[in-house]
Amino acid sequence: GAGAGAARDYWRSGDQQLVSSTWDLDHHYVHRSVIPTLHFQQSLPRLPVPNVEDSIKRYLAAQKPLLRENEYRITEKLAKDFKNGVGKKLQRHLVELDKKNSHTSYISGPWLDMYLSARDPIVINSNPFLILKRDPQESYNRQIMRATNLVVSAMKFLNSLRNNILEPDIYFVNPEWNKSKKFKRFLSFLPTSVSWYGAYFAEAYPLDMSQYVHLFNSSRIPKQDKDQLFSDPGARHLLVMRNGHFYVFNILDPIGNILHPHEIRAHLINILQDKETIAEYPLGYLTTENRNTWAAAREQLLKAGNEESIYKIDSAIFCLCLDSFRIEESSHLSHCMLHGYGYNRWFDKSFSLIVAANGDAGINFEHSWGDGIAVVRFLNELYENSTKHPAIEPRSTTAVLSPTNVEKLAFHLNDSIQTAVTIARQKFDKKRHELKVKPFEFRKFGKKYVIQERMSPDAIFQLACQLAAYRHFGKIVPTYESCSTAGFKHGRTEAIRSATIYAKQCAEAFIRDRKKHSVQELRKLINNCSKYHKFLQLEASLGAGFDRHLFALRYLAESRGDPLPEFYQDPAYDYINYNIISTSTLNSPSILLGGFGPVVPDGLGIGYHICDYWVGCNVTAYAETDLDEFLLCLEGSFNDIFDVCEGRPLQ
Ligand code: BUJ
Repeated sequence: GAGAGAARDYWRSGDQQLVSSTWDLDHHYVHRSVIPTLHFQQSLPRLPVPNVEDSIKRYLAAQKPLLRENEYRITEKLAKDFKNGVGKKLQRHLVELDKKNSHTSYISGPWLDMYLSARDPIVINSNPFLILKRDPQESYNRQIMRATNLVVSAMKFLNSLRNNILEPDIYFVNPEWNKSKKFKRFLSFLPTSVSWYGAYFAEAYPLDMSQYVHLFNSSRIPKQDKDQLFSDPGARHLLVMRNGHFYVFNILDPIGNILHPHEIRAHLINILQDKETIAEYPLGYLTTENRNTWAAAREQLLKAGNEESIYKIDSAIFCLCLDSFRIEESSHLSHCMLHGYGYNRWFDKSFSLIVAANGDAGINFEHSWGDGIAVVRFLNELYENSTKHPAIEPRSTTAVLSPTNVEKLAFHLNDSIQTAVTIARQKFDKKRHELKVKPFEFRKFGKKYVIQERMSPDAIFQLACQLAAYRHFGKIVPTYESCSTAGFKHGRTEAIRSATIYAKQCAEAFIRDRKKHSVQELRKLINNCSKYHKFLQLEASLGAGFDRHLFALRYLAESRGDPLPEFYQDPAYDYINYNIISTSTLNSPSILLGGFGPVVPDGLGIGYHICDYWVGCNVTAYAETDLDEFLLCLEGSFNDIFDVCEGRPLQ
């Protein structure tokens, strides 16, 4: 590790009174893993390139419930022509290309390009948020204390990662014995060229760890037509935003020692005391702009002599947003973390840790560099470390005041930059007022019940959404469920298409033909749905969906300058990719809430969580009436499913 001994000396050399008694000697790391962080990376399996026949079959199965009979026939013909013609040729090229690039996956490059080429603002449209539970000890939730503890834990995570002692991400089928020390030791002795297989035989699935490279010191840089990802791992400063002002201070020394927590706290106090008024032209608004507009404004900023300040923002380890207001209730909390008021955010940062005045804390992250799995892992460590080994405690009051070490970034703003900020602000304010977020809970059953009924909890949640959408929109609508493919080298995500023919049959039976079916028949329909969804989920997690593959073939055609195959000009292709319902789930003991914006103007963004005894989701939409009505439909659907499972006829 980088200077563990030196680190100890550093801590001891300081004023002994400053070192709180709860600190162990390894306070520069979240833990020391027996298995090196990147132990499995080399031997991770490669994401398979599906064959075209399979993808077309899966695609058509997903199109079926969305199209009328005559529309479907057209789509089927286009798909089959593609499969036997140009698709075949593209596939050959894709497979060849994939063979040449065995260090990565076929989707990694195209998917990153997809993100970076999108021109819509990233706020709401792309950046998701995740909110930590509060510290169980209420006195640790005071803003500066929580911020300091979270920042120190984040720095320990960074150090562990960079010293290859962060536990690798592993999905354990059998958590109990697989997590044992002995097993880990055994795995750590395997050479990296075969280590993955060792884990695999014990039903432990190591996950790709490549995304963490961009977790720290990274920003998305706006450029005309396509943004860039920028990282400077050498930078040692933290960026802090307060009332739209920017502050930086070094938080690591050259050998990776974390600044003393009391000093971090003193710096944060200093920043808090600096100024109570909001910056006149908060530049953060620019990061809420259309990406080309922002790229042009950024050029002006650089020309006007702001290179150094901008560089400090881009290269900072991460951004800490110290908000000046208290959170009032759950929707306010979601709004705060998803978009806030704009002025105290820098949405281009790989992630921003946001701490409200009452200590509620969460993360807003830029999505191009990585997916939910990596961010959730990071948050779990943050939560565990900051609550179990807090760097500062309520009773450790000694403050080291060193105001000179905090630099407030200065900017030269000419008229046109000021105008750009004003316009960005107007657009953003309009958008954030339009967006609605509401949480929903269903308490009659949860995971345990569904498993006991021999069904898949995820499938049942998705079915409830399908029934609700059918009630609300009067038809089956394009639906997306995100599924990680992190089990593969440089895997990202695959789509599960929950709007299946079985979901449609269910919806018709529960809604259109309500009360025409016996409880047994309805139960059978639910079972079919659950079984098929589970199958799709398994396929997707194995990289055997159709979405990414068809996307990659299209990307390849475009990048070769080929004319766009007719298959992709089919309105049905656009339609299935116009996801009215976009969903994503996670299961984590440290996360209170999370979510993301709708991906189309008339859509819903549904983040959900299936707990042992209840189900919760957090839903976004642009029209309040839609949102309220959808949630009512969702409640009705859950009740219907529950009634049928309990053997009661529909009410
Ligand atoms: O699929 C992808 O490639 C990435 C997706 C894109 N999209 C969001 C559009 C689906 N990105 C993710 O899935 C990351 C999302 C991370 C946020 C997930 C939030 C889930 C937390 C819900 C907790 C709700 C509990 C409510 C209790 C009342």
